Amino acid sequence: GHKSAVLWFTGLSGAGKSTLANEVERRLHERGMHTYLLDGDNIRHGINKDLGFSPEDRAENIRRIGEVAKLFVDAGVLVLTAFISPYRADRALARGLVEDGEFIEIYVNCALEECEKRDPKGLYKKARTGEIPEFTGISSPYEEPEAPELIVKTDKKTLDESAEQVIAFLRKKGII
Ligand code: GGZ
Repeated sequence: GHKSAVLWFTGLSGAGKSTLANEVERRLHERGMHTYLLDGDNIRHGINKDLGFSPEDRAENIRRIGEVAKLFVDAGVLVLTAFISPYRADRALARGLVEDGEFIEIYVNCALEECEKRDPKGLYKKARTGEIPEFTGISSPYEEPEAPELIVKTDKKTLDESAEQVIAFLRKKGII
């Protein structure tokens, strides 16, 4: 068995949160663990489709995600979340919903220059021209985590190394 917990991935658009969370989830499945991944596809297109990207909407986005993550923890699931979650106060609220030690904040750290270079969906380009307003890192803030459980530097590591760093941490903490 394993302990249920929240693996909260935070970082800029294009930093690799979803990619890393998906790879970590794949490795957890190999170990027979019961997981669930919350991301834009199942949250922003569903329960949160009424929300945009103003500071207020982002706060509400993260609040609801924190509450949903708590429900999964109650159900004994290891939940992974992959959202920018740019505000410290919102992440702190999500942390406060679960027991001490159950919230693992993982800062998916990648230089803005590198995220902008990757620009897989062309969003940074649109942010620079102003076509997309309030874009994180360009025209909207990202507040770096001050005391995350883990920092993964995706601009300095391979996906394999990054995923292994997360798995090793979970092993060390006795979560898996
Ligand atoms: C940031 C935006 C924006 C703005 C649309 N700012 O790289 P993506 O495309 O696939 O992921 C980003 C996603 C961010 O949604 P989150 O729910 O993670 O954000 S937050 O936690 O701040 O509420 C990006 C896309 O949505 N996107 N407009 N203005 N990202």
